[in-house]
Amino acid sequence: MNLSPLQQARYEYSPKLPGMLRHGISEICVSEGAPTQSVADQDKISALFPNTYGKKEITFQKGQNTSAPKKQVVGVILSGGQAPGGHNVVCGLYDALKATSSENVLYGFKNGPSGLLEDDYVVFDDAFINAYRNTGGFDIIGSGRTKLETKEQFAVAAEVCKKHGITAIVIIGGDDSNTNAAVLAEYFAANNTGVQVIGCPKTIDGDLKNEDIECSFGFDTATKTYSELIGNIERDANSAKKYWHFIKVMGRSASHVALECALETQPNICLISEEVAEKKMSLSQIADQIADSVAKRAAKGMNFGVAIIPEGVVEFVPEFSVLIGEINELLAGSKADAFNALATWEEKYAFIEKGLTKESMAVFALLPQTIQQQLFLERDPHGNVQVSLIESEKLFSALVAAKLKKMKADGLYNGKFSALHHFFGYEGRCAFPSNFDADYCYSLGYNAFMLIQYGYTGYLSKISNLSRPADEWVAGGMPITKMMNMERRHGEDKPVIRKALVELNGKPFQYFEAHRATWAEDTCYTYPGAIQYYGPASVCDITTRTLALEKGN
Ligand code: FBP
Repeated sequence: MNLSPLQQARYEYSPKLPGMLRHGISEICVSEGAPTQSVADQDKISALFPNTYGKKEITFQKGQNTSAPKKQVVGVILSGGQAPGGHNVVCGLYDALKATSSENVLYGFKNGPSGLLEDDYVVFDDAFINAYRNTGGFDIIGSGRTKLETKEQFAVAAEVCKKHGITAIVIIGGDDSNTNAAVLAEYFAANNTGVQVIGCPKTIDGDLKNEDIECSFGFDTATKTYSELIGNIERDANSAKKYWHFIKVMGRSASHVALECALETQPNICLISEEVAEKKMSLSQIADQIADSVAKRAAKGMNFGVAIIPEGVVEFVPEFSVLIGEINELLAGSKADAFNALATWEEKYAFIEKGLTKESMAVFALLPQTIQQQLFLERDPHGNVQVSLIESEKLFSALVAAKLKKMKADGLYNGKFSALHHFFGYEGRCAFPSNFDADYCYSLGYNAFMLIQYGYTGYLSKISNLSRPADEWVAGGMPITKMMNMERRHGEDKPVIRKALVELNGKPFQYFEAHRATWAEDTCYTYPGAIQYYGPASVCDITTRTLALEKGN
């Protein structure tokens, strides 16, 4: 195999474990804390999880290992979108499992949860694992978005586990996957299968966090990668002085990625979807805000700038959500065929005009024609508009261009506006994990095995105190049910892990809010540069600004 020098060097990197996990397996003991309760809807959640609800928070510490000796056969699954560090979760799990007993076995189910249902797996050994240490990607076993949620699937999973003598399943995933891990744990416990389930918090979106989980893995590396690129673009903008760059960044719904990139690079504009929703901002108001920055900078002779747009923003614009709802209704069932049979865009436009309310038609009319057409082309399997595919970076630059044209006619603006568009998402999901993610992920995997060894099920592997150096990190576990509440999903009340959106009264947003007016008018760009893997800890081991601000250091 051809290896890049960095890949070769990263194989040799020894991830840092929390101090309490460094003593060797025989010297890790468990300390149980208080019983837990779900964050809300305690009666309903406890009734749905009679076997796994209310369990105690646990922490590991130095002391005699008192876990019962038992051969462990563990299956691991990567679920959902890639996030840097996933390989290290598997490596940490493998190392702890083998350090406990060479008889222990680790299965990797391929291509996500479907691998468990289809009994499609690999069995790891040293040579296999060593080729993936500290590398990005999920290619070690692949990932997938099949949801493990029905009783029928659970029964198949139980059969597969029985066939291989599997004692525990580790699910590495986001809020939905870990919700399903909790439901699977409950099913296994209720049916006395003897199979434990442990989750690990993954997603570059950063929206699986709460008072127990300080951040999901992958967020650190992905945001550092995007911030490097945004910083480079800022420097280019400031050199050429002729373009406004509209940069969409991933984050299916929450704006944590956009906010972190803004804190790292100090762009002229960064939209925060949660604020758009809170203030019920219209598309026109958002465009005004950006046009205002363009005009103020132009008045100072700066016809360039950078605007960060979170991927999910349009869904948070109330009038846009209503429009999407009406379009879904307009094309429901066989009505789509009538629409598709129309030959020209003019005929289609007339059909749309007839079907939408006056208010939604006014919003629709504001959109550039390419976006209007996108709304009718890109449909999901249920026939709904796929909002995530809307090129919002192009939408906002077109709206701003229209505003500026009017401002020019009114004598309020006399600059030049030339826009370029970017979308950063896939570029960051498989980067070599930063030292932080390499260390954090390895610790999550190692710790997941300790939870298995001590007999816990329905727990999320928890590493905390993350804004401090790794030797001060705290390892333990939290019942997943503690993070759950009831939410309406597809017309039904369901127990789910609460998704963490950006808090407008949280310190990261408040810092941004306090500085953004200056950033909008002046050029205050900061250039984070590429992730550094070797060198002083002050450069190589720094975590995100979000975590630092949240933790007050
Ligand atoms: P997860 O929540 O599954 O970790 O995935 C996050 C994400 O990267 C989002 O930021 C993005 O909207 C989505 O996945 C893209 O999904 P896909 O990989 O299926 O295109």
